Formats: sequence, C-alpha cells, structure tokens
Amino acid sequence: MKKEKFAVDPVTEELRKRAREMGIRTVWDRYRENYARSKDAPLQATCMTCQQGPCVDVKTEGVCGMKKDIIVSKNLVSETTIGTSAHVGHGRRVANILRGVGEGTVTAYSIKEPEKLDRIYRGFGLSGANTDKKKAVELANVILDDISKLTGAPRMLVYRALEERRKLWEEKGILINGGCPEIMEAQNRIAMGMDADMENLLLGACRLGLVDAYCGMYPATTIHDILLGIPNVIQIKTGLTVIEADKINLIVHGHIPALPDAIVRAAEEYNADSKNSPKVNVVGMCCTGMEVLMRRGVNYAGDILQQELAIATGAIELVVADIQCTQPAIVDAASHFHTKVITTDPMSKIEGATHIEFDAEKADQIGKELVEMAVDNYANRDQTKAYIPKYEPHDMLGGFSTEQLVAALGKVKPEDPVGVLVDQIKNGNIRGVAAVIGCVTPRDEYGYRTVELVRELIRNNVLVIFTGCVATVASYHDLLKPDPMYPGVGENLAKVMDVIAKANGLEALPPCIFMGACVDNSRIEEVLNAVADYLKVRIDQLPVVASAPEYIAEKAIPIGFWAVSLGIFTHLGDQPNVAASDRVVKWLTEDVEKIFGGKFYVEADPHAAAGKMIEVIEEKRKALGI
Ligand code: NFS
Repeated sequence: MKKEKFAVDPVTEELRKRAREMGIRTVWDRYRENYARSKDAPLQATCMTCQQGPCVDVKTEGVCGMKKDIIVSKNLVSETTIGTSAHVGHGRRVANILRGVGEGTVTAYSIKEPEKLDRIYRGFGLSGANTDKKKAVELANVILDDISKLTGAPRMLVYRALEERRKLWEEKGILINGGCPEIMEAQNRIAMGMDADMENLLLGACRLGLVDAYCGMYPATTIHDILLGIPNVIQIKTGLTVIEADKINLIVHGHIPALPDAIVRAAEEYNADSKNSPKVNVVGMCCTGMEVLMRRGVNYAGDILQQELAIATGAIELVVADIQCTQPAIVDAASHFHTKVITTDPMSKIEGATHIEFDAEKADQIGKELVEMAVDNYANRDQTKAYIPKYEPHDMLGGFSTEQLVAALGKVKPEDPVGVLVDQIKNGNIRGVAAVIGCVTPRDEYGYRTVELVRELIRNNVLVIFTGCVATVASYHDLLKPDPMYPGVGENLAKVMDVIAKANGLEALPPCIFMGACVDNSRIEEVLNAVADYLKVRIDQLPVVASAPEYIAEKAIPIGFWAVSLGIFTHLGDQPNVAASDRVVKWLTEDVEKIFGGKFYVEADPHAAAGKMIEVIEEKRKALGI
C-alpha cells in the first residue's frame, strides 16, 4: 500500500513562507544551520567542565581518566538536573503564591477549590487548621519543605506514589530527600573526580525523575488547581488563526498560569466596557497557553515551534512570557513589527525584551498594566504588514483533569467510575493506554511523528492521553475535535467513547484525551495509580506505554526517568545525547527494566514506534491474562 504524503498544517506552512520572505528567522532555519554544522555531535562524548580539557569526542577516556561511558552518563545527569530544576523552580514559585494567599498578602487569587485543598491537606496527614487559609499556609509550607529539606522523602511522594513503588525505590536506593538537596547532590556527583560508576550515575538520573515529579510537577498541578480551578471539559479553538486581524492580540507564553490569569481577567474587564473597541484577544502559547485553555477557555495560538510564526502575523501587540520554552529569537522576530516582548521572571530575561517583574502581591495591577500596554501598542500596528492566513482555527475539547475524567466515567456508573475504565481495558475494547507527551521537533515535517503515531494507536483501539505541545499539533489534525463519527478511531474504542460521551450529554468525545500542560503529567500518574490499585497489580504490569515522540526540552528527560522508574515502557523519538556509549544505551533500553520494570525505547519512525508500543501493550495483556 502506498503511503499517503503527510499533510502539514497549511497555516504553519504559509506563515513559514511569509517569515522567510520577510527575513524573519525561525526555529527551522536555525535548526538547519546548526544541525548542518554539528551533524555528528550526538555521537560524541565530550566533557567540558574542568581545565585539563575540554576533552572533545573522547574515544576511550578523558585527561582525568574518565571513561567514555562515564562522560556520557555524567552529561546525561547534568541535562536531567537542568530539566528537574526547571520544574522544581516552577513548584517553588507557585507554592509561594499559595502561601501568600493563605497569609492574606496575595489577594489576586483565592482558594477556588477548598475541597481539593482539604483532600490534599488531609492526604498529607495534616490536621488542625480550621480555615481554608490556614490549610493553604500549612500545605504551602509542607510543599516548600519538600523542596528544601535535607533528609526524608517528600510528603508529596509519600502521599502520591503507590506503596509498592516507594518500597522498590527505597530498596534500589533511589528514594529521594528534598528537591534542592537532590539537585545539589546531582551536581556534586558529576564534579571532577566524583562519581565514576555508570549505573550509579544513571540511577542518580532516576532519582532526579522522582524529584521532578514530586517536588515539581505534582506541586504545580495541585496548586494551580486549588488557586485557579480544577479543569472541566471545555471547548476552545487552536491554531495560529485564533489571532484576529481586527483585535488587539496579546499572547501569554511560558508555563506558570498565575500572571496570565490576571491578564485574562483584566482583558475581560476591558472588553466588557462597550466604549472600548477594538477588543483585546488573549491567546495562549506553550504550556501557559494550555493552562489557560484548560481553566479559562482561552484559545490556543501555538506551540514551541510556532512562536516566531505568531509574531510573523504582524498582528501581535504584546507577548508576555513567564518561564521556560521561550525562544530568545522572538525578540528578533518582534523587531520586524511593533510587537513588544515582555519577560516577567528574574531568572528568565531576554536581551532586547522589556522586563516587568511579576509580583503575586501586585498581580491584578500588573495584569491591567500589561493589557493597557497591549491596547496602547495597537496604535503602532502597521495594518499593511498584518497577515493572517485564511483558514479557520481547529475545534478542540480539553479540560480533562483527573477529577473531570473520573466524573465523566462516573456518569456511566456512579458507584464505580474507575471500574468503567478497567472493565473496558479488561474486555479488550480498550487495548491499552498510551500517554503521548512532550514537545514538537523541527527535525521532521511539522507534526509528522506525533500525528502518524497517534493515528496508528487509536486505530488499534489504544486510548491516547495527551499533555504538552504534542497536543497542539494533534489538534491541527483534528485529533482533539469531538466528532460523533470518530474518524480514524478503532471501532471498539469509538464505541466506548460514545457511551461515555452520551452519558455526559456530549455529542462525542475527542479521539484523544487532553489532560493539560507538561506539569500535568502528574494527572496521568493519578489515573495509572487508580487503575493499578483497582486491579491490585503493579504499574509495570498494566497495558500502558508512554511516548515523547518529538521531545526537545531538558524537562522531558527527568519525566522520562520518572516514567521508567514507575515501570512504564517509554518511547522517545530521538535519543538523548548518549549514542557514544553502547553501555549507557544498553542500560537505558534494556538493563533498567530488570530494576524498575520500565525502560526507554528509541525510534524516530512513528509507524515502527506505534507497532512496538502496541506489541508491548499486547504482551502485558497476555501476561495479565486479559
Ligand atoms: Ni513541555 Fe511546556 Fe512545549 Fe516541550 Fe516546552 S512548552 S513543559 S517542554 S516545548 S511540551
């Protein structure tokens, strides 16, 4: 059968062309240039940290005698530490906001979900606080303590991870202490003359995976939910054409939804005044975009690869970026137009951007200022340079928090919501679950790997759960659009989805389930824990796989180590920079399975990857006797 050519999102294509014509460099241009220069780089073992070196492309050992395998492992730990730090930094920032809300110094946010606050509060073994505010302070203090404490496992880990996993991690010596000491020790162990044991180093990377999850992602999701609301199903539009030519366009970009929430409120207020015209159109980008999509129904403009393209429309008044995944090149793109780029975090400034530091105590005021700034800047727009391709944006149904998912299943069987999912997995209508997560890459045609992989999975009745930028590109191919015909979805899976949709008064569910930003990978563990617990089996026994088909950010590495430590077969579209060591590759793709039950699997071709993932799912089903 001849394979059909992959149809790339035409809006992205059109704006790439326009960017080229205008001399605006995009991620694809820079990728081509840099990759051409360093084609062999991924194969090299290079150590640049001491002054005996740099030891470039080490064949056997560096000047200090460090073997190639150790250099490669050490570099991987370094990369994992960076990714972990990003998520722990995120957790820390929002924990401080939660504490401020509890103490009354932060008034721009309130406790939107007192029940969730109480559930987590009691889950942590806390008691005695008689008001929500006091609970908020105590909970924030415990989370901050989890991040900083020198000894003892984080309370979030004890609360969230299944006991079987916690015991295994303890037995294998990777049960963690507080987040920051772990990050410090990870840096310590890769200093010159320190850890020179490959397995010990790689187990160190697994530790960082746990730090990322329980001191980064879980705190972030939990606190976002408590302060900004637990997501419920919500209909939004996605794609660069949510940018509107006749509106004042403001992009919220980054990862922390706190300031964006204040911006959205300020924009709503501005728009409510009938005297104000044109109206402000707030649109989202990267994970911040996903956060405001999930909770506020804000339309989603684009992912990591599309940030220059959004600006290339010439119709963006303001880009407000908080932390992570902001390509500094957006400042260059903005210089072609009137667009202003605002950075808001002291650890994430960009030369050429305007820095307006976020202060939670002044969130409302800053939100208003930024909206005013966008309104004022609209006068500077040259309409002859504004260009938005003539395509409708895509429909997407999002908002599947764990709570929403359980509630939706509960509409089918109120007394046993998890049982609904488990029964359908057992009877084979759902063959298994694939968590498809992470970024999009400029390596292939835009979205090719994700879309082809997911199409094959759902065709084979594998339920796909999304978080992160991969969902964007999936939405451009209508993989998140509810359609009662369930195009491309396996017959049995479609039937199950239809029953759930109907029970919830929805016309249809989307072919895949979107659970949120990358920090919301925590929600995926919640679902897996519930299923494993229900079946009284370990996570590594479940017919479950994970995939980051297009990962690019360092943050994906600790997430991968966490997934593997949970016991999950984890596919990566690209291998991290470890190819120079066969031993390291073997440990990651084979040996680690004997320790935790999960392992990495690397495959760029989406069809081959889907085939392998389905094979693993079927093997696990067989082993479970279902
Ligand atoms: Ni995830 Fe969010 Fe996107 Fe990748 Fe970046 S936005 S945390 S890292 S690029 S999915």
